[in-house]
Formats: sequence, structure tokens, C-alpha cells
Amino acid sequence: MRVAPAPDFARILHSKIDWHDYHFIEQELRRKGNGEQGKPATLPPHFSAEEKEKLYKTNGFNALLSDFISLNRSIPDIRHLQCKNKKYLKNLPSVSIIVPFHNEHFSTLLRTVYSVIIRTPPKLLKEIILVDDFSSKAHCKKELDEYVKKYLPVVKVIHLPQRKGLIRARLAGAKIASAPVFVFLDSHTEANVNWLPPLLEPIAENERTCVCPFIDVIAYEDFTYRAQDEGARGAFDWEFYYKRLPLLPEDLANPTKPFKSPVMAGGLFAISSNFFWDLGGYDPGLDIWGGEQYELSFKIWQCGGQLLDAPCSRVGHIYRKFAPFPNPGVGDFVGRNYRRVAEVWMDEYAEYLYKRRPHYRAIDPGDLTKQRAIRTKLKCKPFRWFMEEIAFDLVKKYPPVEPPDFAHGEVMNYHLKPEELNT
Ligand SMILES: [Mn+2]
Repeated sequence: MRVAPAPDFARILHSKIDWHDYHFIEQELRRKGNGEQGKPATLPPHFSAEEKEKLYKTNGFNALLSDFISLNRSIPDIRHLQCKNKKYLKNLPSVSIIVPFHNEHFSTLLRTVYSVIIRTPPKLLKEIILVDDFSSKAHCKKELDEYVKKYLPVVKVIHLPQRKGLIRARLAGAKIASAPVFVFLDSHTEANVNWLPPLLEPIAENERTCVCPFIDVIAYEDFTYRAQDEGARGAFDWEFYYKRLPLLPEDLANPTKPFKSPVMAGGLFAISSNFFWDLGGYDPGLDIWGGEQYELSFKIWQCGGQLLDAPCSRVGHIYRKFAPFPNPGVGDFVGRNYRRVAEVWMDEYAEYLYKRRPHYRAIDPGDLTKQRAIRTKLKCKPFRWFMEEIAFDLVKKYPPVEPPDFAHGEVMNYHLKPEELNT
């Protein structure tokens, strides 16, 4: 009697495929027009400088010009050449894309959405959730709802009834997201070719993983698309400015392989919903913006996870020329956020932050019971472990205590005669 061989589940589960959509890539390469292929775009000549300025002022970038670039424009494939041959697991989880926004310009918001839809395999895209953080611009309300209803069935829009800030807006989106993986994006971004599989594969292999794409630059003036660099590890200095550390020799030897990064840049990342909620999401006590990328990065590492950057996943982002938002008028919310993060996660290293910003000591961080309970429950490692094992080269570049001066005294011209001094 012959018995059919048992299916090789391990092989099926781990089989890899080429996720590129070559037909679509071909089509995109043939596109011509304003801003196509990520080339510099120009405004039609009949617009005056005042008309351009008006939208510049409220957005911090050339928003009027955005209206004259296709919502589904093509951008150049600037990945490392070896990325073009990479295969990824056939079985990848689907995603909910969460995009919080406050008064985002209509065409840049929609270009974010279109870039995701046209460059994501449909079966991986469960939904896109746009979270309107109490915008005041009219187009963020009914016009957006109607547009989405008519043309974009995969998109959901939620309108928050009051201003919650970036952090709580992301949490509000995550709460209604139903896919096993969340991808957070900024509201003026463009996803590049085959951007999603490289973010998902490390999560499929190990659920306690958060993966960030490379962030490219979309020029605020003319929407040119270019690389910012070829990758670096995220870090911070002791005033909590975001900094970057060089890649390690093993990262440089494998230019397409996701590498470990101590902290994320902030706005763009993929994380499994299980892991995100296991970590308690973001600390809901963090207000408006600031410090959230440190909070999440620290707890990812300290609580048994890993944070990776995937070089083959690239997403463009408009870095504004200036911040167009008025101060929300709630005091030093960034300082309070930093204090919360430092108190819960940084142990004795919090002191280095307070030494540089002594007024943080006087800020009331609010109730930290729940955040500390998460740390205890998950048996998270001390901050010292993070500094020694993950951000091990940070203190060399950003010393917590400035090294003493090498020498002090006067410097003078050797040939100067003493009587010529003080003349
Ligand atoms: Mn942004």
C-alpha cells in the first residue's frame, strides 16, 4: 500500500517568493509629467509668489505645488541593487496602516494613501486608518470622508472629538485596527517599491520585533525624491536630541539585511499588534508629541524584543522647512514626556538628562504606576543593559558627562614679543 507523503509543512511555511509586481513597475517607469520619477516639480507659471506663500505658511512646505503632482506619481527605485533580487516569506501577515494627521494638506495626505495602495500587495493590505486629530481645515472633514467613500474603500477615517496629540492619535488608530501587524506612517510620505515585505518578514520570524524602513527625503520646495543616506543606527544625546550612530562592520557587510538599531526615528515603523499591546502601546500619559520614540524603543529592547531597520524598505518623507503649528499652550509638555520616559525606563541614567536640563526635576511627571507595572510584569531589563549591549557605542560619541578639558591657558603667537602684548 502506498501512503501519500505528508506535506512538508516546514518547507511550505518557510518558502520564499518574489513579491515584486513587475508589470506595475514597468508601467511606472514609463510615466512622464510634473514630479514623475521623483524629479523636481514646478508650479504652473500663472501662480504668484503670494499664492504659493499662503499654503507654504500653513504647511511648512510647498503645498500648492503638491496639488500639481499626480497623487499616484512614480518615484525612483533607489534601493541597494541587491534588494531587487531579494525574496521574502510567502506567508506574511496582513497590515493595518495607521496615519495620524493634524491639518495635513489634502493632496499630500492622499498621496501617502495612494503610494501605499499602489505599491502594496492587495492581500497584505487589510486597511488604512486615517486618524484626524481634531483638524480645523475644512478639507480634513466632509471632503475627505466623501472622497474616501467614493474612491478608496480600503481607507477608514476617524475624527477625534478633541485635540489628542500625535501619540494618542496613533493609539486611537491602533485601537480600531484589526490586522495582526500595525504600520504607522506619517501623513506626508510616499511608500517606495516593494516596501512592505522587508518590514514584515522579521516580524513573521519573531513576533517581538519592530521594523523601521529607511526614510528618504522628499524636498519641501520641489518634491524631489532622494536618499538621506545609506543607513545608520538611531541614538540620542543627553538632551534627548535624536542622533545617529554609524553602522557596524557586520551591517556594512550585509547591505540588504535588517540591522539592529537602538532607537527609532519615530514616525514610521511596523510592529505586531500582539507585541505592541503587550508593551502597553505607547504610554497614554505622553502628551502631544516628544519622547514617544524613546519610550517605545527602550521598552522594545528592555522587555525582550528587538528593533530593526530594513534597508530594502524605503519610504519618502517631507521634512518641513519650518513647523507651521502654533504652540499648543500647555506648558513644557516635551519636558514632561521626557521626564515620564526617564523615570520609568532609564534608572540611574535619568540623572544625566537632569544634569543637562535641571528644570526637569521640578516637572511633575504625573502618575507612573501603570507604566512601572508593565516594566515589572514583563520583567524588563535595566537601562544599563540597554546601554551596554545595544547602544554600546553611544557614550563614546555622546558622553553622559562631558570629559574634562584636555588643557587650559592662553594661546599666543610664538614670535610675538612680550612687549607687543596688550597694545
Ligand atoms: Mn512629518
